[in-house]
Amino acid sequence: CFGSASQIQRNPLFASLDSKDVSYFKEILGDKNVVEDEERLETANTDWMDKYKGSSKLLLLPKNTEEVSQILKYCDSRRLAVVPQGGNTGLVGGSVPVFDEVIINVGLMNKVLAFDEVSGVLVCEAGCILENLATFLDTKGFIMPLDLGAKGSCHIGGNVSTNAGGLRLIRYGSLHGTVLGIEAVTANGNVLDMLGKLRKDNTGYDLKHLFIGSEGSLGIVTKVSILTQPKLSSVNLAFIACKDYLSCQKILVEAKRNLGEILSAFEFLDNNSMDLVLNHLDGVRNPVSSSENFYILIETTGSDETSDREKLEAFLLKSFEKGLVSDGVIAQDINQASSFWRIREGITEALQKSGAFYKYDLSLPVEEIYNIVNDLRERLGDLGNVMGYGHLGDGNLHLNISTAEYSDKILGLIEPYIYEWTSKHRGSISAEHGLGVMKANEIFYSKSPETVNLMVSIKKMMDPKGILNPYKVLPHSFFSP
Ligand code: FAD
Ligand code: 2HG
Ligand code: ZN
Repeated sequence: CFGSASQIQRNPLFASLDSKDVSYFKEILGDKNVVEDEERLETANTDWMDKYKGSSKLLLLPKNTEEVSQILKYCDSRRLAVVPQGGNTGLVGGSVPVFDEVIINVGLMNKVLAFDEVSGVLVCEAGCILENLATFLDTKGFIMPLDLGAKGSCHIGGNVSTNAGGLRLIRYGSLHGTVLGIEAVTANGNVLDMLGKLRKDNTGYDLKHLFIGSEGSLGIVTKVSILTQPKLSSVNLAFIACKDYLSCQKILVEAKRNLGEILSAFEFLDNNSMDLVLNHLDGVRNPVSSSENFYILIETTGSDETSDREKLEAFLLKSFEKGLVSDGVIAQDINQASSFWRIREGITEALQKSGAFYKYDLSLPVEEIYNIVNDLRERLGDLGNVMGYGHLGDGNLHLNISTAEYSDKILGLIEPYIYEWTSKHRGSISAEHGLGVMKANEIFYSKSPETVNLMVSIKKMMDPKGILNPYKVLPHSFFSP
């Protein structure tokens, strides 16, 4: 395991898997959905970044909610720890075992169950891949309210469990607003049917929210009901270059005011991120003629092709005249738009190809966002290439440091510095990726002790034996014997 996660001790109260357990799982799931094959386990034990590695000996592939329920009921009675896994694209080591936890992947539960063309409400199983849902909706003239670079692999159940943000949050809001209902199975195998399809329902506590963003620590999400949006006819994307961060900030303020109802994405990257992508991804080129310090992608989505386009063009011209923009181009067709998005969405992949990297995901007041990048650059000097990019419109910075190799010295310079900096500015140390195993012990930088205590009480009440995704989300000291 990577960083502080390497110091965690296995909780001795958990049982170890034996042959009787495997036989039981084969009885309920059938032989082929109880995976002991070493190669498949190697993949399931390893996270997307290749930083976190477990040693699970078993991967279970349930086909329906009833099977998930039977698995959990059994694991709870035996005190066998489990890790719920979706597309395994998480970036905080939450989706892989820390030790020998049984991996439960709901990827076979991938059916669309219902779609209402009047309300736009989609009901599906948790193992549906986000991109497949988008493709299905496209045939109906709708779009998902979320979009992210991992769409080809991540599951909607994983998205809900991490409360994934992504590229459209500025327009459609977070999953706490768009997810209308879920079905989840708790540690003891109880099935909670909260699969509502209503936008308004104030009958008591809205418990689905406990599962949105709790990273598999309170239950396994098996079904999701989500509000989708009509696909509008005019989508425009501008790629612009700016000299300094203050200009980026001003453009954001102006874009909200002038493009308001059609603004659908506002993303930024700095020059170091751009260089990384140009150096590591094939077929990518800078859309603007000269290299600049910052780049912004502004997407608009509306229903009037002529006026939407004119609006965006007028906005860019005005920003140019005010000296906020030094260069810019509007995509002429869908292929060019994809090539612009490839730059922004490709940074994570380019980092992966560049060697060692340290990844942070911060919420900060927009005016502070780039100060931490500059401060860290000064602190690290030649030791690392510090990159800033992210969902500027949502106040979410992705701060990544690429280095020649992993070292305790570099980690010691980065942490807790970044967490303290963020806490001092009342930011969040996890804007959208979650805490996983990487930041479970750092939760106090963003949450008060009283709040964490209540979270621990909820966890202990819902999962008294602590079998669901142990060592993740909350400090493990609360759960070790
Ligand atoms: P996994 O990685 O498998 O699991 C993530 C967490 O959810 C784990 O804690 C796991 O235990 C839990 N979990 C998974 N499925 C279930 C379930 N059915 N029930 C209960 N718990 C479950 N994230 C963003 O927020 N915004 C982005 O823009 C974004 N872009 C990304 C781009 C790339 C290239 C990559 C690799 C990742 C990106 N991510 C982003 C992070 C990641 O893709 C998201 O967190 C995603 O929502 C995870 O979904 P998944 O199915 O892969 O879940
Ligand atoms: C994104 O917005 C993802 O591209 C990944 O959240 C961020 O790689 C990262 O740090
Ligand atoms: Zn992101």
